[in-house]
Amino acid sequence: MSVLHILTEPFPDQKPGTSGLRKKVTIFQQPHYLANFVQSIFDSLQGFEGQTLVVGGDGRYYNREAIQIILKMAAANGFGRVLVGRDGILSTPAASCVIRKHGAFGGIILSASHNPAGPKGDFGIKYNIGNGGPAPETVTGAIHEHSLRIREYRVLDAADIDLTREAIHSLGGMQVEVFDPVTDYAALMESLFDFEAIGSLLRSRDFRMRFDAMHAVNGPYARAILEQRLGAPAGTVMNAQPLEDFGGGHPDPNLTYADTLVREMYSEDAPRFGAASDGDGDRNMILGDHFFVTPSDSLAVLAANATLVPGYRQGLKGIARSMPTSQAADRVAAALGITCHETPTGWKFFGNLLDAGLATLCGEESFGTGSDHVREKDGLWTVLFWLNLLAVRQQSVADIVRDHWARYGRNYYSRHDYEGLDLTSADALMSALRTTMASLPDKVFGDYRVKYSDDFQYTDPVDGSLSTGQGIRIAFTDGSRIVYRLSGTGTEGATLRVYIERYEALPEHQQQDAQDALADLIRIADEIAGIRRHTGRERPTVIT
Ligand code: VG1
Ligand code: CO
Repeated sequence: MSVLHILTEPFPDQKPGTSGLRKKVTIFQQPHYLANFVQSIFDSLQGFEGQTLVVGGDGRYYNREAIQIILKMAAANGFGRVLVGRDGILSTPAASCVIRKHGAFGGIILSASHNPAGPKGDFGIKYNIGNGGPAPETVTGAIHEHSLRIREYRVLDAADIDLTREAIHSLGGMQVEVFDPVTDYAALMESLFDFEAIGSLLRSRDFRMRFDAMHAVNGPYARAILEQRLGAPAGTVMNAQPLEDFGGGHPDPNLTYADTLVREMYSEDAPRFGAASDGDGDRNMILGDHFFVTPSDSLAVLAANATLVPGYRQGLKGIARSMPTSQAADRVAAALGITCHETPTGWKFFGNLLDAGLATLCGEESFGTGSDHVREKDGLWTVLFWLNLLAVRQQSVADIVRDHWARYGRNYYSRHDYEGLDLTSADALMSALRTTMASLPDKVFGDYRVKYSDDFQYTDPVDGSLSTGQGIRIAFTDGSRIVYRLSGTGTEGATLRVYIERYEALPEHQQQDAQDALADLIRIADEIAGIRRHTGRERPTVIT
C-alpha cells in the first residue's frame, strides 16, 4: 500500500467555531474539503508518530465516508493505532472517556451536534486533545492557520475497513481496532453512580420515566444502561435507533424540538421523570411531571446535592459555568465556600480548570452539564445524576427544584435566539452595542439601574491565555443581567443570542412563569440593542 501525496488548494472557510468546523454536508462533500481539514489538524500537532487516535461520530449522514478518509490519512501520517467505534458510532462524552481511558494522543469527533442531518443537513468535525477535551483556542487557531497554507495532504491508497464488526485490522503500518462504543462509557457511569439505588427506583411500580434519544447517538447508550443494565422496562427509551438523518428531526433537547416528550410529560398520565439528549449525546433536558428544569438550575441543583452521589461524596473542588449561564450556581458555590469560575461559551474553556483540579462540575445554559469524569459535557451522565438524586431524596423533580429555590432564591432565566439573520445586520447590531455600552453604567431603565457593562474577556487561570470579544454583558445593580452574543455553531447566516436573567430571593415573591417574571428586562434588552430595528424581527425564533 502506498502513500499518495495529493495536491490541493486551501479553502478559505475552515475556521473552527465554538465546537469545531460545522458546515453543510454538501460543502464537506466537495473534493479535498474534509481531507484538507484533517491534514491541517495533523500538521498542527507534534509527536503523534506511533500513537493512538480515537475516531467516531454521531452517526449522521457522511459519518462513515468521513471515517474511511480519516483512517487512511491517519495511517499515511504515521499514527500507530486508531480506535474506532463500531458502525462509526461514538457519542461525544464516550469519545472523551475512551481517549482518557486508553491514553490516546487525541481524537476526532464527527458531529454537528443538534443541527439537522441528512444529505441537505449539516456535518462537523472537531479535534480533542489527550485529556479528552475539545482542543483549546491555541490548537484550533493553529489548525486554521495550516488550513490557509495547505498545499498537499497524505492518504493511504487502500481499501475501506469493515466498521460493522468488532475486529482488529491493519492498514499500512497502522492498526485499526473497531470496538464496542458503549462498554467503556457504561463502566465509567457505574463507577460514579449508585446503580443499585437507581435500579430499584427504575424497577419500582410507581415510578416511570421516558428517555428520548431523538434518533441520535445516545439511543444505544441509553438502552444498554437504563434498560439492560438498570432494568427499566423495555420501551423506556424512545427513538432509540440512530438514523443518518435523525428521523428528519432536530435532535436539540429543548421545549421546542423535543415536543413529543414534552407533551407526554405535561399529559394527565405523565411519567415522574423525562429526559432527552442531542445529536452527539452531550446535551440533556431534564423534566419532571409537569415541570421543566432550566439547565442553569440543573447545574446548581447537581452542585448543591453532589455529596449524595457516590462519585462526588468527597465534595466539589469548584464549579465552572459559561458566562451567559445563570448565576444560580454561584450561590451554591458561595454556600459551599468554593469558587465558581466564569468562562467563555464552549466546553473547551473548562478543560484546564478540570485538569488543574480547580473545578469538579461544569455547566452551560445551552442544556450542557458535566464533571471531571470526562472533558465534555455529558447528557446521559446528567440523567443518571438526577436519577440518583431522585432515588436518594425520594422526592419529585419539582419538589427538589422548589426546595432549592426556597433555600438559595430563584434565578429566572431565558434565552431568546434570533436565527438566520443576515450577517451584516447582526454585525451592525453588535458593533452599535459595543459603542452604546460605554454610556450605560448608572443609566436607569424602569426599576433597573445598570451597574456595569463590558465585552466579556477571559484570562485562563492555568495557562494565562486571553480570549476576547466573548459577548456583551450588561449587569444591573440588583444582580439582573442581559447578555448578547453571536452564535459560533450556526451554518446559515448569523444567530443572535440574548440571555436574560433576574434574581428573586424570597419564595413568597417567586412567580411561576419565567417569561412573565422577565418581561421588563426583555423589553429593556430590545431598547438597549435595538433588536427589532436592526433585524426587522418582531420576535425571537426560539425561546428557551
Ligand atoms: C452553542 C451553545 C454553547 C455550546 C455549543 C456547542 O454555541 O451556546 O453553549 O457549547 O453550542 O454545543 P453557540 O456558539 O452556537 O452559542 V454542542 O451540543 O454542539 O457540542
Ligand atoms: Co451536542
